[in-house]
Amino acid sequence: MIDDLFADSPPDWCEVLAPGAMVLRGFALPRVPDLLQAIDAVTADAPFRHLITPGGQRMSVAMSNAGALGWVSDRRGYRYDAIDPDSGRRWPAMPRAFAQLALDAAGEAGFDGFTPEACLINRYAIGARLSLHQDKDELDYDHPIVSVSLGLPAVFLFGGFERSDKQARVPIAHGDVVVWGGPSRLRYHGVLPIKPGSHPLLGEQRINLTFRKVR
Ligand code: MD6
Ligand code: FE
Repeated sequence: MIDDLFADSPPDWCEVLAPGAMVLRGFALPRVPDLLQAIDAVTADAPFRHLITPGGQRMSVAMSNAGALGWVSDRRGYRYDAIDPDSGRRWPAMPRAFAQLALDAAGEAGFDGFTPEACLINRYAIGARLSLHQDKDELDYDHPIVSVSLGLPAVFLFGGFERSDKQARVPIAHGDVVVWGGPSRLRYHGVLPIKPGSHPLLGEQRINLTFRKVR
């Protein structure tokens, strides 16, 4: 009976940011060894690189991808492509540990059956940042985004639907997973410059995995 009273309240490790957006604190921690092994395998095949924005700026975040589609940027624009422009080959397949984590985290947040075809892997050195943006290069916004953080902590900027809306500053730690969908899918967001430090497992970097269903 008591359980029924609380059936709709999230567990205390789930922090709701807005309707459809939440942080699952430490959700990825038990899977970190498998994730790191998979990241090494993917980035041996498709090394991290600094993409150029359509405006001609070199991004401070280095990127790679796994899955049937990868997110890329160059002078022509932002898009998803099955081919890694650096190698001319397909992106490495989505590792099983990635797919399972994305499915489980989305399910925990109330989005069942999340089967992303793209995982963008972001590597932040100290000082790297991601300026305020919306994720809107996907064809439909019915699916959530699942974002996994590893290594150095970060401050996630969580805004509204206009670039100028006030942003919340959300501290994000190693192992945290942000799930972001439904009415929050198009909120502006970004990452403040990573502060100097060294993480016991990852050293002087933050790695973020962002899973998306594109088509
Ligand atoms: C990052 N994340 O955390 C970059 N986008 O390194 C994102 O841009 C992002 O974390 C949409 C939803 C969640 C995210
Ligand atoms: Fe984003």
